[in-house]
Amino acid sequence: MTGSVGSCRSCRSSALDLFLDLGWTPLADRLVQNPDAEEPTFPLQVGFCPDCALVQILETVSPSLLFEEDYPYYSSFSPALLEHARGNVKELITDRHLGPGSLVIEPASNDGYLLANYVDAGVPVLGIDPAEGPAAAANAKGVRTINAFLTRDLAESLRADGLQADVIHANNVLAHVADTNGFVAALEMLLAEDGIIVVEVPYVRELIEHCEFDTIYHEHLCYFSVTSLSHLFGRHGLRILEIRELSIHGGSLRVFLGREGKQGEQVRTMLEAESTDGLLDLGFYQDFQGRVERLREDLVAMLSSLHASGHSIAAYGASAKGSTLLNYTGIGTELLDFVVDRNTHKQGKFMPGKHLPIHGPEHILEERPDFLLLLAWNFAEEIMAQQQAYRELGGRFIVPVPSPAII
Ligand code: DWN
Repeated sequence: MTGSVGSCRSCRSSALDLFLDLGWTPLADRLVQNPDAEEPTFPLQVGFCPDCALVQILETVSPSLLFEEDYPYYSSFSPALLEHARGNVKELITDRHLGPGSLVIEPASNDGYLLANYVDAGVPVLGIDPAEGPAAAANAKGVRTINAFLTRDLAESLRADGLQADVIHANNVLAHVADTNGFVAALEMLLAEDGIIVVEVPYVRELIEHCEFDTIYHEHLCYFSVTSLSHLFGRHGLRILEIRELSIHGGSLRVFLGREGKQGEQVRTMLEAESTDGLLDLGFYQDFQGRVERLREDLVAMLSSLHASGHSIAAYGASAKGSTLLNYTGIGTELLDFVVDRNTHKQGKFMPGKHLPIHGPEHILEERPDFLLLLAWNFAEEIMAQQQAYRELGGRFIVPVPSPAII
């Protein structure tokens, strides 16, 4: 299923307002094995729904093309993400009194990075993930995982087998599904009567306010506000009970949902603030294209000047956001020598579009570039701490968003 949506992915309104066009780009996570091979590109345009406030891309790329074979993203390569998941699980085991008689289900469970914490605590789990590699890695570490997309049909089949989850985690997946309503309906079907769903999504307010345009790519179909989440979940009998703002992935929301229950004050406060601050109106998004274009000009100017002065520059993090940034700005091998990444599944391949070669982090001290463009800026603290030796040798990092800065 590939093609342009004619209506809102959540409420089906036909009044989508286009406010950002990043051009035609290759698929951010389809790393290149053969740099001479032809790469498909797709339009990357973003619209706003005035009826439910959902920000969304207008193109839907086939999920099997995005996530099935060779999907290179393994969550366990990010220690910060592992710690983030560990804390989340620990709190839920305590708060929800989970034990051997409970069941935790996670769609998009990747390599079992989160569910493994429940397995260690003796709580039964079921992971569901369409990516063959990560699903196999999860099963290999003892995290029971079905290699599939979570659909209404799969939910009905699991429910018919008697599966009802006390906790459902849905981290960084709600934005990724082509059938947004079908996915939420599947979550509701799998939830036990008094169960809770914990959803994590990047917060569109952070994206706009901090110019995080590089987090826009074809895997991410939707960019949520509390308001748009409330419309979407309410349509399926789910209530937002609590919300937490997190720093992970450039600013995310952790949303706690149930069939009923008291809605926390924080939810009402955030809904009111979104209305007051304009997130429900096109005006909040209309200057974003101009801001992104200025960031592109400033970043290209900074790298070009450094390069013209004889400085060598490489990049850190073969991330999906890095693909968007490089392809939108046009920055390639004329300015950057290589990219490094800890994920061994990415090493030896090339970045989509610009075909920058991807090496392991050890390549930094082997080549000692003067600067490293931080394409995984959302893990800046952790990465810079790891690269202390490089920094002690005078190496400097360039953080591209919210505006290019040398640190
Ligand atoms: O939604 C998604 C987000 C959550 O993660 C997925 N669709 C795809 C992915 O997007 P991304 O690739 O932009 O995310 P990351 O997690 O910011 O990518 C970080 C990259 O940096 C990974 O390839 C791992 C790598 N890394 C590293 O090399 N050394 C990460 C850390 C923390 C490190 O120390």
